[in-house]
Amino acid sequence: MKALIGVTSIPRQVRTGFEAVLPHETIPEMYLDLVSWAGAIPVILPVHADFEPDAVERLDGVLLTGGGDVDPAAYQQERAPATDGVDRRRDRFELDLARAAASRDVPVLAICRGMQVLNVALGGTLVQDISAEVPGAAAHWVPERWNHAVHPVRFEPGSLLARVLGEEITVNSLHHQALGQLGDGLAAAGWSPDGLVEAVEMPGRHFLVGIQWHPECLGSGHASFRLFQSFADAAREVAA
Ligand SMILES: [Mn+2]
Repeated sequence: MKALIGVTSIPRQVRTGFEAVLPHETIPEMYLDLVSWAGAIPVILPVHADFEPDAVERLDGVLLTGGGDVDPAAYQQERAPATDGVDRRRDRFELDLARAAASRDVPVLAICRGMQVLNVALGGTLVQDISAEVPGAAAHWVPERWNHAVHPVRFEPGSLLARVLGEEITVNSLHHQALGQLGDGLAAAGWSPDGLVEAVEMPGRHFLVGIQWHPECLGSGHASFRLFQSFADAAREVAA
């Protein structure tokens, strides 16, 4: 049987056919395509729904998607001027979801904001703005090259990420925040040349992986599609 993978939605204001602007739960089809191409069935998880931790066990995997910044209050920091796009309702849903999935060993793939949510959910912190807080860091907010590889990521030998992706790949970069202190149980598994953590995993879990880049923008031809395949394989094992 194919695995069911929950994909968290992105709340937005959308103009309807009758010209009213109303809140919608949206999801770029690219995420759904990669889940489907990897052999699993994506189901969209609306983030404004009431959350029940045990319901996570009815999913075989959880994909935490990209988006705006996590409220710094969630990691006990004052909000820096560059912190943008905070949605506390989405934060609450995804932080609860990440904790529930991690504690039950439901496979998780966490992308960009998703990795930051995962880290905060497990007690970690974030760098609120790379250019303000990390002198000498490379450009990591490169939206004009959203579907191109712009910097390398080197993986920790022996890590799950290295087993799936090899020693090094080049990735796109659409983030202005980064991981600070790592959350409980997370291990850094990939770095950009300037030393920022671009990938984490939790040893001892089926598949609990966070990555800072956006594989869904790079399509099935990019190396990181293999990560979706490993994720779907792990979810299928849970489903069986
Ligand atoms: Mn980057």
